[in-house]
Amino acid sequence: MEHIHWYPGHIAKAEKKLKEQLNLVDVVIEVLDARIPDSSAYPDIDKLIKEKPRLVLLNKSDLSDSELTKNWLKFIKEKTNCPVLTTSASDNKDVSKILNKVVELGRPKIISLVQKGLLPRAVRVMVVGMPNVGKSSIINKLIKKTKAKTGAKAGVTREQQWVRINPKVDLLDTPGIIPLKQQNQEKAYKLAFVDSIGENAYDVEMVASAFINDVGKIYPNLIKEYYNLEDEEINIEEIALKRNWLITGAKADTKRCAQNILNDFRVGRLGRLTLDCPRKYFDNESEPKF
Ligand SMILES: Nc1nc2c(ncn2[C@@H]2O[C@H](COP(=O)(O)OP(=O)(O)OP(=O)(O)O)[C@@H](O)[C@H]2O)c(=O)[nH]1
Ligand SMILES: [Mg+2]
Repeated sequence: MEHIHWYPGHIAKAEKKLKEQLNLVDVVIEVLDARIPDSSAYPDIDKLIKEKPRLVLLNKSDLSDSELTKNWLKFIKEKTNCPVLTTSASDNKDVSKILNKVVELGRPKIISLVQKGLLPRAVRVMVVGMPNVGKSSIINKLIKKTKAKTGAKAGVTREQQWVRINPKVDLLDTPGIIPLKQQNQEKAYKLAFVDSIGENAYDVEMVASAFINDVGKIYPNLIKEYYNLEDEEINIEEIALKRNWLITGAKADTKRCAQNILNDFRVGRLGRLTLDCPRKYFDNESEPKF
């Protein structure tokens, strides 16, 4: 049974816009959520960006399991042949690492322009990713660092979309939003856990139950310990009763509880967790696509 709903009309429109933006750039920065590097990756990314060089960022790495993130870095590098970096909103050291990679990835394009007799120019880059993975935070960080020196270009509306980050890099200031087109419900749930899917597309209690279940597969005692549960039975109702979240008739307020559990995860109160497990893919035939 499918519990998370997609809107095909929006997808077609979003894809068209994304393709138009992609036509303008030399290099693509793909942002993944480090807590779910597989589920937050767009399965059709190769088809979409074609031969354009790509830098992959595992963002929100302050919230992800550092051990699993190391595995993911290695795995994605091997699978895609793209450079991969971990980033987090609070870490400004990311900026120079990102820019160095972008310049490196864009160099062949600039060289080919020069060989054709054209003038060298800055590498044009854009940020793409699923909703809520941190695209705007990364763009802001890249812009802020150098804004005092250069600022956005003045001119017609079109040109204002480009921000000169340094003499070698021009950034499109609007991110490309990868449309949510996950047919796989397991992945769709994970996108809901990290708040990449609007809550009107799903039932919060169902998603929180799936979350408890999925966390338990990788971190078996975590929920029980965090919510101080005595029973073997781990479910939303138990947690609500334990926390005294009640509705009339002293019944468990499962809706509020579900919301709180997801929120505890989203802000990192449950600890640094990664819910896609790369080991699973090393060990069997089915491999995630990037
Ligand atoms: N802990 C943590 N939070 C982050 C990080 N990056 C972004 N966030 C938070 O995640 C939320 C979404 O970040 P945005 O930068 O708005 O993400 P986006 O991809 O632009 O989202 P949409 O525009 O909705 O597609 C915000 O509340 C950010 O503060 C990070 O590295 N670590
Ligand atoms: Mg944004």
